[in-house]
Amino acid sequence: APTLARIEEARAPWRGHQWQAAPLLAGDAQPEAAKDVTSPTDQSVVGTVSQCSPEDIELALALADPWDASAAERAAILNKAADLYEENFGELFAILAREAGKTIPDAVAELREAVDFLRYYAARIPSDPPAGIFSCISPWNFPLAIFTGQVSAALAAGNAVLAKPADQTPLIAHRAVQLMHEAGVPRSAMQLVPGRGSVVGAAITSDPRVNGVAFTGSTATALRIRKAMAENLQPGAPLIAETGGLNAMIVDSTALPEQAVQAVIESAFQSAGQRCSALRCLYLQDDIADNVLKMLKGAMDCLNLDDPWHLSTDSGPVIDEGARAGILAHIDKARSEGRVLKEMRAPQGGTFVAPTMIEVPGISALEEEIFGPVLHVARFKSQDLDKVISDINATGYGLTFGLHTRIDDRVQHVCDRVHAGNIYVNRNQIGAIVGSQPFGGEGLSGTGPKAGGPFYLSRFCAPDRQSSSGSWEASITELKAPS
Ligand code: UN1
Repeated sequence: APTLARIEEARAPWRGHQWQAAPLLAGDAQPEAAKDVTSPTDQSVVGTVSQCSPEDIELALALADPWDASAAERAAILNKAADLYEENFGELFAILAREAGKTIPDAVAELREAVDFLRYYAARIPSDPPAGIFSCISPWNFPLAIFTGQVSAALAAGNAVLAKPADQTPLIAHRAVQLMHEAGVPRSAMQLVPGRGSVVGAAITSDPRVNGVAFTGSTATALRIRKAMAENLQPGAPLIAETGGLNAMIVDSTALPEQAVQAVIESAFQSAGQRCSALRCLYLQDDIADNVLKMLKGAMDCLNLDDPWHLSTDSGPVIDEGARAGILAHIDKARSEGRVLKEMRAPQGGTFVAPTMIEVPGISALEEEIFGPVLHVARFKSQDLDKVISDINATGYGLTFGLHTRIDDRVQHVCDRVHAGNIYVNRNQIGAIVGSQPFGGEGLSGTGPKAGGPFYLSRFCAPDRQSSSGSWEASITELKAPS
């Protein structure tokens, strides 16, 4: 990783730059009029985006052509794209900070993950034929890493990709696709189709020429896509969906408090809580709860909310005004019920939400995923541990889960029972690493197979070759606490 001084130097020229995003098609696009893309930090204009017209989508579908290159060529080009991402890190960090509100540590991790996806899939080019045309629909919270992860998997398998970036983050996607083209991915195999979900998203998930869809975003949208695919696409067309979570962590009275507190702060508040992996509901065993809560409040006071451009910033804004309004409505309701345990002040100007801690009787009190820096805390008694586990499973989600304990038998007992794709013991529960920690959920949290894991690429191949076995064992990542 580059040093902070190198990062500052490489990023500085891009401070006031304005980027332009537009459809990148295999033919001449005739997009809609450009509109501004603004920064969540201060509402300044970061650039413009021209979205696809219906004619552009038709053109993209007509010109999409599976990537006709040998496995070795595909691998070399994906690795070259990874090199170009690394060489252009200053510009990419600047776009991530200004368009998506990413702090420097977040941007470093995001670029690392994107590069890892490119190199991981390049090293595993499948020998099976591609599905054909693959639509990739990615979220704003990892606008480079998840965008690149979906697209590089579909390309590694030899598909023609139509990639729709999130409405809020077209600029980073546009730059990423330019770098892929520069690396040698043909335009007919890699087209960028920016636009609204209701127009572009709907079109590229319901056109019968499409052979598969990769989607990361809300569970509700995934269900809509599944319905559209069932009605319009061939029966075997795969949907690879990675969706929401109501992620819990259990901290028992044998846990190391300092370790647990650091893990909670990172899991709940890093990236302003805008990760599907983020901790939403913390269960504290009753005899240590007061002590841990006191430490958590102190740690929250140390969090620095500010412009993500600054090195000293721990957490930036949430993505936009709509997101902020939804999170604040949730906090207001908790406040009116006297359940807010800790609030802070948010900076003025951008769409900041201060980290907030709310008391709940248990996870079943959470009706939906609150996608922001809001931590819910419940207390439990030792004899109720199995009830806590069944309440966590009863949410129907199953993405990440955290456990802090120094009782080895309990690790086994809890991990055997909790339904979650990624289980983390005695550490934070965010930041899965491509290859060593394949990421994905079960139940309402996604279809599998896990991204960055050995079974992912087969789903991008022609349906009769896909293997469906073995993709669902939980990955357990344990960090042994010093005794
Ligand atoms: C998401 O937030 O949409 O492990 C998924 C992590 C990330 C989560 C990405 N891979 O924190």
